[in-house]
Amino acid sequence: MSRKNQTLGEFIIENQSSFKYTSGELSRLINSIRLAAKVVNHEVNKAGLVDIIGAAGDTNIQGEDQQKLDVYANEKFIQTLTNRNIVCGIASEEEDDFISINSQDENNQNKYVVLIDPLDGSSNIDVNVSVGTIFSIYRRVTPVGTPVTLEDFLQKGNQQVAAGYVVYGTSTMLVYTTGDGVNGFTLNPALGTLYLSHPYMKFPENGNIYSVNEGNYNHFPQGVKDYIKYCQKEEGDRPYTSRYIGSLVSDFHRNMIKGGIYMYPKSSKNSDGKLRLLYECNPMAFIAEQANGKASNGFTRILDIEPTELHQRVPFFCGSINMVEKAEEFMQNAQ
Ligand code: P6P
Repeated sequence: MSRKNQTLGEFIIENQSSFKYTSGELSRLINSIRLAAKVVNHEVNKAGLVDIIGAAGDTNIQGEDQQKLDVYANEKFIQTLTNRNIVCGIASEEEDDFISINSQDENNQNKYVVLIDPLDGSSNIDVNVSVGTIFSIYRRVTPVGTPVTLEDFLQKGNQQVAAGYVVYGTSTMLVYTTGDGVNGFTLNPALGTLYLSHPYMKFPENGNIYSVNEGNYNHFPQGVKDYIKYCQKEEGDRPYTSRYIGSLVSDFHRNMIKGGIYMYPKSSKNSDGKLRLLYECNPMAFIAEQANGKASNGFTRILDIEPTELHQRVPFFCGSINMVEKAEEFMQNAQ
């Protein structure tokens, strides 16, 4: 149930009963993500004015230079989720290992774990191009009241109870699902309130935008090369338009509204692609499917992939269902 211009808080309360695990805990969790997103948004919006732009001088487990906003966003989300004592564990792109929350407190009856990419697309920060936050929420699988284990995080994407992203763009939006469709909320910066602006978002079945880093073309599998040439061919509704921002959240968000496909394939440079399964591909795939889109690794549904490592990478094809299935057809024919 949704009403235009409803606030996120009103929406959560009104829809809480429709969530099968309704206990208010997930509502409080979404609310804490809302708070952290507003705090990060405040810094992102003034990054050019304060000494928060640029490299933090460290590298993360991915071997990537940590930008200062990466570190700031990571700290804010972890701090907010910890202080509100809502989750029992957190995994982050910026943390080598998962974080166990209040594991010494046997009264910690919290049931949820959160996996997060606190600031996706951070290479865009210094050039004032939009970036995002991605989050994924599961119920723990080990006994409540005990310290979380890696097993609580290595769950298939089809076990997610909620997933979402924040896009810090020309406006700041929180887009999320709890398995009952996808809803987008836009921040009114004057009030600091998020309002329902995009109820029940859906991927158009077809689109004419393809998003991929074509600089890697020569390193792509043949099926991807064939699909890219298909997109560029003068035939029917083609050639398609190429749009690639270098920020998954922004490319995904545009493609969900206009129709399109985002691809980060494997290549001779990245044997499993670049994107991480647990806190990038799984949450975006959950949102995509809830919006009548599709997400696969070119052959297998992302949400059915059995995770083996916290920071594992997978090839990623996601967006309008007919476009993803055409790309899969080229991948399978080139086998
Ligand atoms: P490349 C950002 O680092 C990210 O994870 C995605 O947001 C983005 O789509 C992709 O990597 C960009 O990677 O190799 O094309 O610069």
